[in-house]
Amino acid sequence: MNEYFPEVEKIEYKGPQSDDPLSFRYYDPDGEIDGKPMSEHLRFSVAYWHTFASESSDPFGAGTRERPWEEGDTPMERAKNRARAAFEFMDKLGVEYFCFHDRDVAPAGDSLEETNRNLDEVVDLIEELMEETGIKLLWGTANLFEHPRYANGAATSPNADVFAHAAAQVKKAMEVANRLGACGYVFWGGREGYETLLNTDLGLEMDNEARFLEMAVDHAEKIGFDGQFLIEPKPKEPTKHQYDFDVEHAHAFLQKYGLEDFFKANIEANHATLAGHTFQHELNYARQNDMLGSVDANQGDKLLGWDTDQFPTDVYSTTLAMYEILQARGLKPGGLNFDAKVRRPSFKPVDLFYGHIAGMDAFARGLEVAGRLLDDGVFTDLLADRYSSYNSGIGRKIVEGEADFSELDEYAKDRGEIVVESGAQEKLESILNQYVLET
Ligand code: XLS
Ligand code: NI
Ligand code: NI
Repeated sequence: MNEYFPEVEKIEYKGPQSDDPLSFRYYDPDGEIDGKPMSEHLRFSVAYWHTFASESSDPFGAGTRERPWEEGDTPMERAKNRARAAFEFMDKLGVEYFCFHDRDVAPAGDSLEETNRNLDEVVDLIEELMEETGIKLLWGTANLFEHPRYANGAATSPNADVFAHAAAQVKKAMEVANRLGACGYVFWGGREGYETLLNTDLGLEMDNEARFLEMAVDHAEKIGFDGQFLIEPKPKEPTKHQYDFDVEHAHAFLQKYGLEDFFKANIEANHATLAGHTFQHELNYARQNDMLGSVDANQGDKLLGWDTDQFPTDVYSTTLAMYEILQARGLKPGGLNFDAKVRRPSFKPVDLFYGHIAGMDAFARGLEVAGRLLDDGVFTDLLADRYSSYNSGIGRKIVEGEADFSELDEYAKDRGEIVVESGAQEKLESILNQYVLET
């Protein structure tokens, strides 16, 4: 069997002083944090589309990537070699999970039947490779955005035949996910959104999106799929206005249609920032509302207004992300999926290792710092203290729903001038620096 990454051996943890770029400096899979190995906290996953299917083309130019695995005379042969390369890569990297869209792993055929047959044939091989390596499927999903039939959306297309085709595609993708024992199944809105309201019935489209998700829930029950359903919010791109804007929107949407018990959020860092939030904001909102399901680990660029999907290297962001994730008691059955791509000029196969190593080390370090912040109760004690006026007296009555405006009016009159505390943000940011920079 061909080796596609002959210059790379199994990536080992060598510690912060290591000068080997093909080693981990912070990610020690067995290193314990809070009584649990790092690998269990982090549950890293490789995204098949960015790492193996993409050729790094952009609107201005052709693909640049060297992809020795794209060899073979037919699209099916190439798809199988891609799968072999993927498992060699993941095994060497020491990542335990991966994610894919149906079309990342197998080419479409001339009919739905042929497309499904292609998928089954490659999935046979993927199943074998999963058994050989012990690598598991974090989540599956369907590509409902690439084919021209989805130009106006899939579940939110104005054309019912497109809705039906999308349903058939998701049915198959769910069955494949179920067969491979996926921990979850993701619905990212693809082209579910609009360009102009002049041609869009927003109300009907959103109702249809909900109908589509209801059918998915019913089908999961029918086939016995018990993985977690996930909605991945994104405010824009490819459409001007995507329907699943952010976690708060998705939460309200699910509640409106009575679907909130069946879905959690798959939160992507770059989508959070596109929505004008921090990554931490989305994770915090999800955690507080029992919506934290899984994470697409990447980062955007502060100077660019689109989904650049870069490997996450900002340790402040990974620290604050892990700070939320630890407080949510982990992501399981979700994980940290690197929905990230190497830059177009990083075209060597080995660059895929550098990207993942950088992201894994940044999250490992973030985990370690977040663990210390929580152990020392740095911000948690402060938070408890800051809101302590709600633990007794009039505050307690307010939170227990026992106060009304008249009583509060009486209370306020007798109270005199109120002493308000400083928020001391700068002090806290300085403490955060101290924790992040401490070695
Ligand atoms: C695109 C999304 C996509 C989903 C899976 O912006 O992040 O990659 O994660 O369909
Ligand atoms: Ni994503
Ligand atoms: Ni993205």
